[in-house]
Amino acid sequence: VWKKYSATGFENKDEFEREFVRHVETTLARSLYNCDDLAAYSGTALAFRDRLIIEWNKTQQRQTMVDQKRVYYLSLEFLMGRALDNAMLNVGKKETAKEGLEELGFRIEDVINQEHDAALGNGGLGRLAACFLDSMATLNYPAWGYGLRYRYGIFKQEIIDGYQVEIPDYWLDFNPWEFPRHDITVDIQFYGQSVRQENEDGSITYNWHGGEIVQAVAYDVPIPGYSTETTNNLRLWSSKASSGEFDFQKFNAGEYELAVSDQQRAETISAVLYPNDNLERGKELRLKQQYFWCAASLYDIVRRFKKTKRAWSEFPDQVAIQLNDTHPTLAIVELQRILVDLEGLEWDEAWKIVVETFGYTNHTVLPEALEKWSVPLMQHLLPRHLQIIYDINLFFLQQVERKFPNERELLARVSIIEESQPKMVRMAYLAIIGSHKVNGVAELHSDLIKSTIFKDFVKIYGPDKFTNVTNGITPRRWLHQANPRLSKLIASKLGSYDFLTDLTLLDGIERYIDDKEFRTEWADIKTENKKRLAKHIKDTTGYTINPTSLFDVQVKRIHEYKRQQLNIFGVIHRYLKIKSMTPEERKKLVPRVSIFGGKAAPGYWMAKTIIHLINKVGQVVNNDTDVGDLLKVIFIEDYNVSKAEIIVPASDISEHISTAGTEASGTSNMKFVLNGGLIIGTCDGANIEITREITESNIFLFGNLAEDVETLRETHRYKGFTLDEDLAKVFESIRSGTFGDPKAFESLIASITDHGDYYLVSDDFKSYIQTQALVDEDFLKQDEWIAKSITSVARMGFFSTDRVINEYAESIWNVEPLVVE
Ligand code: 26M
Repeated sequence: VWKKYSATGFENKDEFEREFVRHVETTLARSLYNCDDLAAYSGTALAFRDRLIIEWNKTQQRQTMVDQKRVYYLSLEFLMGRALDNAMLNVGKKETAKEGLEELGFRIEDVINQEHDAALGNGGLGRLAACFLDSMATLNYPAWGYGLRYRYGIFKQEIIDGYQVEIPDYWLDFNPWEFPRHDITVDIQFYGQSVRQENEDGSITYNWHGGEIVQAVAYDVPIPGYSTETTNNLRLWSSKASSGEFDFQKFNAGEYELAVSDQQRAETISAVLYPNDNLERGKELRLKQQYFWCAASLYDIVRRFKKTKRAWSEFPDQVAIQLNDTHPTLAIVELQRILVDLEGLEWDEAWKIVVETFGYTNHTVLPEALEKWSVPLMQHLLPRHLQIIYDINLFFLQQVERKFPNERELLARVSIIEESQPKMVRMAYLAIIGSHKVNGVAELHSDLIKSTIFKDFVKIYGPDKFTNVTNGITPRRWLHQANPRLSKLIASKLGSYDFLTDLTLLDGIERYIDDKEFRTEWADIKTENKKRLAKHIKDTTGYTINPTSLFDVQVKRIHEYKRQQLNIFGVIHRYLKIKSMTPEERKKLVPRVSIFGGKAAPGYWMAKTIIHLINKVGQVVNNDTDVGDLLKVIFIEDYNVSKAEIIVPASDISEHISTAGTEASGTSNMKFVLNGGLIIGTCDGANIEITREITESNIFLFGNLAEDVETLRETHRYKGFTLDEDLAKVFESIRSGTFGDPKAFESLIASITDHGDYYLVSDDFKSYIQTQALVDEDFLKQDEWIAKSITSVARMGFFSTDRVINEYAESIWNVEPLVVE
């Protein structure tokens, strides 16, 4: 009977329409007479969701049956963006839905645009996790993501009077993509004491007593693979007050408000995503989030393992856990605690299992981003974990001492505990010691961590513990979804869409480089995408921009190391030049639109000042009749994944101009090139590997090299430096009030002129300006430009997250795909 009635979901247009109407009428309790675009989105999402659930259930059953090794990707951030378009593509029924929706009186684009982004991430690290989920499912790896279900994702950004204003992102109103699992809960303990117990056999055990309990509730999000049977699971934990007797007692004693405030305090843990990107501030709530999520995830993983009834020694044959940065490092300590305190394993036996299980990915060399937690805070919140950390450290330092006797300074340098006031736990060191592999995210970055921040650990463990896995992007979202026309054109030449699952096939389009028609169509697609962005800019800012201008884009989190200030100073330099020209001279210029977007962390003053300057420059330049179309400066509000899907395909050139050695990889650089945009950039992060793939003639590189940065900084510090002449003129103009009250920008200028110019803006200014002049020159030779664009796309095959995931699977996780026969 069960089989006979088992859900199958829709197959054709009529069935889609039936499912759509059924959901609108019953699930949403609305009639077709008040079905607006939002209700149509909900109805469509629910129809697709049904199909996903069916595949998802089958996948989970299959993975349980075969009982092979699984990967668990622990990330505090998953920057998923919208799900409907992706579900349509991956399930392969978008055309069906489009026709059905049309008959019902809706345009599919309008329906798709109703969806609110799932913005549970800050930037690169969170988006990488989302691309990984897509590739793991597409490649049929048995893989789960584990994260937190924040009530508020990254804040929404509004620009008011040129200033960033943060608005809470309350996004869970209606989310058809998550399934609450009220039956899957874990009680998580905080505070209390670790109590030593002497057993009858003379052994010692520790018990964690007292404190408070918060309940973790699982919410599951299906992750469909593209064109496969696999639908994996992303499990996000939500916090609520544990329904223990304690609360009822309070409640019954008439302390109603107290009971409610306990409830609220518990819910605070998963309330909000911390909006910092590459900056660490040791807030207790953040540490609570980390432990809450690690403990719930590990309990879940261990529970699943225990069902297999295997010996503990087989744990690493069944489980690989990848740590996305140091945020989940407590998982290492928690697994050791479970094995030793709760399961009664010997320390060494347990530790071997732990180290074989974990892998750690580092995403930054910036010292201010390296996580440290104060020992007193850790003692207070997680007393037993702190003891275990001290023991891990003790055994580790003993091992180091045996290998390097009489190197006391080495011991102090590599100790997990920093002997500061107060003492601090260095999370990156704990992550290295507790993992069998540590990887960086681009070649230069992986080399840099070995030669700088983790140098001592290379000496201790040897170089093989450290490896590189260069980042990538999923071509499903970042080519096919964001740029369907380009994808279609490529498919027409290659004869199929196979390149979406084997991106190296793109090299097949290089043969058409001299095909006139192909080039024209290629250029037309770019123009169409630029018109679409121009419309978005008109609708949101009121500014009219000319789609034949050169679109120069820099969209990413605002940070001094990413150097949006270099870009805007360059824009001012261009403006001053235009102002000084005769009308005749102006006619020879290439019209340019400088487009910025990105959020500043709410407490990062300098980043906010940069946003302010960009907006002020825009106000002046865009209204200057001398300038007209020759220069426009646009700041796109609230940059996020769905905006990126409009912006990326519309760029002619994009900027990836971090101070060499500071951007670990960058991933938007890959997105832009894959969409036929050229890039201007420094020799940093993945720019270097992009250059190797597409060759130097197809990229605009400039600036000092990573190997020279340290020396330059030292020279600045001890001998000072002379400000670049052109940059001095830019500062002069800001100081004279051209862009409003110059006081607002004093600190930004002073960071360069008076405080050592740490990010080398002045050192790189000349070469930046010269390279931008080359960009103008080359843009005039449209034929060559298009050739560069095509060649670059053809050579981007390496940067698919499919390649990335296969590398992790082979060299770190040791897992195999699970394919259905
Ligand atoms: C830390 C403390 C408190 C709150 C938040 C944080 C935090 C959040 C995100 C710290 C770092 C975070 O991300 C760092 C990051 O996004 N790194 C980027 O990772 C990308 C993927 O590997 C790389 O492409 C980027 O170069 C790198 O900057």
